[in-house]
Amino acid sequence: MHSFRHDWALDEVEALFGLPLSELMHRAQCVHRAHFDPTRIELATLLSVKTGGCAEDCGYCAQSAHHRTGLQATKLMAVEAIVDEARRARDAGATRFCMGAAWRSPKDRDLDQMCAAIAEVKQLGLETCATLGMLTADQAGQLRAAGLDYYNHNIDTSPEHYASVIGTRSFGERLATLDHVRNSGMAVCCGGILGMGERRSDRASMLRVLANLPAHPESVPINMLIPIEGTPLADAPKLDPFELVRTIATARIVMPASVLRLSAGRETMSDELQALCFLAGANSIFVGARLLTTPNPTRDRDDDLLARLGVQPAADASGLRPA
Ligand code: SAM
Ligand code: DTB
Ligand code: SF4
Repeated sequence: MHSFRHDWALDEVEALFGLPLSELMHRAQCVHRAHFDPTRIELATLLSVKTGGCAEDCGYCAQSAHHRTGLQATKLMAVEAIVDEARRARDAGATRFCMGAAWRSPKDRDLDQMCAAIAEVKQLGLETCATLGMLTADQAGQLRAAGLDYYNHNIDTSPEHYASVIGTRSFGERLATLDHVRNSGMAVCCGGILGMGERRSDRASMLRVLANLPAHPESVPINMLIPIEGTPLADAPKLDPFELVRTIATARIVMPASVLRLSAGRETMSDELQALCFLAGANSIFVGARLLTTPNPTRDRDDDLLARLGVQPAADASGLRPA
């Protein structure tokens, strides 16, 4: 067992952010190599099993019923349809299959259906992940018993910036769900979004909350805001791409053994920016033409990029560790 720090002060995290980029990258790479094979990357696939019509008002989200985004809402997919998609993802080389639903929290009947789908996806030999909104301790236990490996629930931003993005669910409620997930024995996938008009101190504060959790999340998705027409954040000022690189490098230093996923926003990133993110310590991506409601790079583009960088997909999360 590693004894990682869980007592970061905000000014310490801010000091990392403020290092000359060469220094920050060097430190991040040293930490990365101590815990991971830097030539390996995890490939995950995402499926929206229930899209749109969500009761929450998250200011970035295409799926909130509070915003007019023109998105067509759907019902929860049938188990067999979910499993078919998972099989396709597995055959295309994905090792983790993440199922997302636009719910504030799952209803009993929906949770039963998700548990049935999770059990079958697991049977295919895939690592399973789901993101279904807030959970009670009991619901987390049911998902765990069905074979769910990871639960994704993001803090999204700093506690200080949070209320200017989301009004219908508090930061504390997010932490309570994370607690239930952790206590159930599932692995935690938790990160946030950059480019929502936050300051650098907010990015540092968000990473500090994640690093100071009782245990570091096993997976940390770092999303770049995908601006969605009709949402309050449609016209958010563009973030300097180097801030994304600094955020990943700082996350790598404060959460040395967590898998960092360069999640939303890759579609509009250059190959060079993505490469810098991998050099800073990102070691997971979503592959496949769609995220939940928005486009992702095509598989051909990703395969080409990874080949040019000499990066190999890992067979599973343990395949990311140094030989
Ligand atoms: N409804 C569930 C929930 O919010 O807990 C699960 C799905 S939700 C879409 C999963 C995560 O995707 C959000 O927490 C957010 O971090 C990210 N996300 C959603 N819309 C995004 C956007 N437009 N740009 C970047 N990230 C986004
Ligand atoms: C996460 O942090 N990013 C993924 C996953 N968890 C579920 C979702 C990204 C969504 C991007 C916007 C969309 O496609 O609607
Ligand atoms: Fe609903 Fe999740 Fe979108 Fe928030 S991020 S509106 S909870 S689907």
